Amino acid sequence: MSTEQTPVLYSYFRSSASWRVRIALAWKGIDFELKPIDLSKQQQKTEEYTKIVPTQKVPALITKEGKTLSQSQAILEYLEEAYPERPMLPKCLYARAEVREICQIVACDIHPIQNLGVLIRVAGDDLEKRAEWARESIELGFKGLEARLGLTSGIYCVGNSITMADFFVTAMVGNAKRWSVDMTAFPILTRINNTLSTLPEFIAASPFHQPDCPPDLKEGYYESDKGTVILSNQRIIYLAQNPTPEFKNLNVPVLNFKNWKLEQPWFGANFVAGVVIPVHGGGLTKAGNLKITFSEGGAIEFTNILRNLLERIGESNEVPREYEPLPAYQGGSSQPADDLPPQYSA
Ligand SMILES: N[C@@H](CCC(=O)N[C@@H](CS)C(=O)NCC(=O)O)C(=O)O
Repeated sequence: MSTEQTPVLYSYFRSSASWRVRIALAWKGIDFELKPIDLSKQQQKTEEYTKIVPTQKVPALITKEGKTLSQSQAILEYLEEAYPERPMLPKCLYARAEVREICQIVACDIHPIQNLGVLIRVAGDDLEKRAEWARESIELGFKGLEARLGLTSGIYCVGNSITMADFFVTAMVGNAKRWSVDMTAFPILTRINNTLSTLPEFIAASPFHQPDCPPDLKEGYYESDKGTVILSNQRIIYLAQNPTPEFKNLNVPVLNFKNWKLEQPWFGANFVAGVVIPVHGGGLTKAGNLKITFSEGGAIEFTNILRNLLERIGESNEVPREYEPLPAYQGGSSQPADDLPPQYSA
């Protein structure tokens, strides 16, 4: 009998060190429980958290073996060894060292000097001075990083495969944007970040898609209290019963619903959650996390059909012939047409 437990990640939505680990967990496809630690409320300093992480920082991971780890790079190295699928380090010895070098440029030379603790010591409550310090520190660090990437990068930080260096860079560019760093001075960093930010694992890990992100900061956050989900041969369609100006309906190809999983909580309705990549005219303007709660049942049937559909599309890379033709999408209508495929209240 397995004694493995679901890993737990202590994280703060805005913490860039937590962000690196969130990308790694998504990259490896590891199911985990997220426990938010609100740094704005100093929750990292509580007695309870200090017992778990004496350094009073996020992130920390309770592993599947029940061991506690802190320090994002140590966590990533552990994940790489414990979950070898989808490697985050290249095979070549020298390239592996280059990846770690870039991680450390970010984690040791750039990130710590713009961290909140430092900002408070340097600038106290003067928010303008804090922003100036953070911006200048990142700009200085990015000059060297950009030059180094000029020697190591291909599509990504080191060559043409995604590595853990890309996780560190993504989170650092996120901080740079927050502090209004002029990214036009760093074309390689910008290009790599733009490429990465469209990938589902990176979207899932973004601060603005985290459960502890305040709703007014959330990107790609759409809410509907009740509606109908329709799974057609090619699309997931959601028709809101009470459309709002922000959200009327959703219409995305099934292949654009990524990293999804079925959750069956002890209490409350089953739900399916994942990352949705929007398409033109599909009702969403930004990528985001989609959670469909099946208030009147149907979640298991929905996921079985979705899984079969994806397998068949994956095998042939096209929609199976017998599934054709696709019913026309009735955009804007909250009443599903009779001839549409399975519908679920959600
Ligand atoms: N080197 C550490 C950095 C951890 C760190 O600085 N975490 C910040 C958030 S990004 C934190 O918890 N700050 C709280 C504090 O300084 O009180 C790592 O890579 O995990």
